[in-house]
Amino acid sequence: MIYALPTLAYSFDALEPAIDARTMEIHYTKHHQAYVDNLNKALADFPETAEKPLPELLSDLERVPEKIRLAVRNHGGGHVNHSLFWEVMKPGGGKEPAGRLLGEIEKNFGDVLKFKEQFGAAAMGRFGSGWAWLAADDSGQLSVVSTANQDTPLAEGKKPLLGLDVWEHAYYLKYQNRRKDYVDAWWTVVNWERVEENFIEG
Ligand code: MN3
Repeated sequence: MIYALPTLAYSFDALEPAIDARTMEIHYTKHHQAYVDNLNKALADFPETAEKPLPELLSDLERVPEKIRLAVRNHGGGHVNHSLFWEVMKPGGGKEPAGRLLGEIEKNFGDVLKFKEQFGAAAMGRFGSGWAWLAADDSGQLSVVSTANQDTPLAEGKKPLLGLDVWEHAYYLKYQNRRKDYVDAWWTVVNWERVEENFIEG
């Protein structure tokens, strides 16, 4: 398996003003591309590992050959995390969760506002680089999770439904140190339909 950048469903400037075009372009063409390239490089001499689906490798890193374990964790994680990130955003997104997903959010968090507060706290509380997530376990129970660097909820046996990149490269050009402004603005571009699909597909 040779990995490649996924096609973006929108242009670099489509998420303005929440995410500026320059940040999108660098994030996608440089940062994400580097994860893809480094992942391919790591897997090149390990064809048996390369055959396995990436989520499977990230769910059970102990089974990845030690020589490339860290590279798969960082660059493989970077690839799946960013691939999800682009998909859970869309221009003119930012409506509210609906349908089954709304019901589950209310069941697990009380209401959408309380969920957003908890998610925002995870995004703000991640020291240094990492992600905030809405994730589901095997039984469909939702939780807010935060991971460091490019670690993924898959490593804890949870499926990521919605993810927010809080590495400085995701927001620094526009927001500098104001991570909270970035997090608050990001809700306006969340593609809730896709998040619900991620949940229903289990
Ligand atoms: Mn990133």
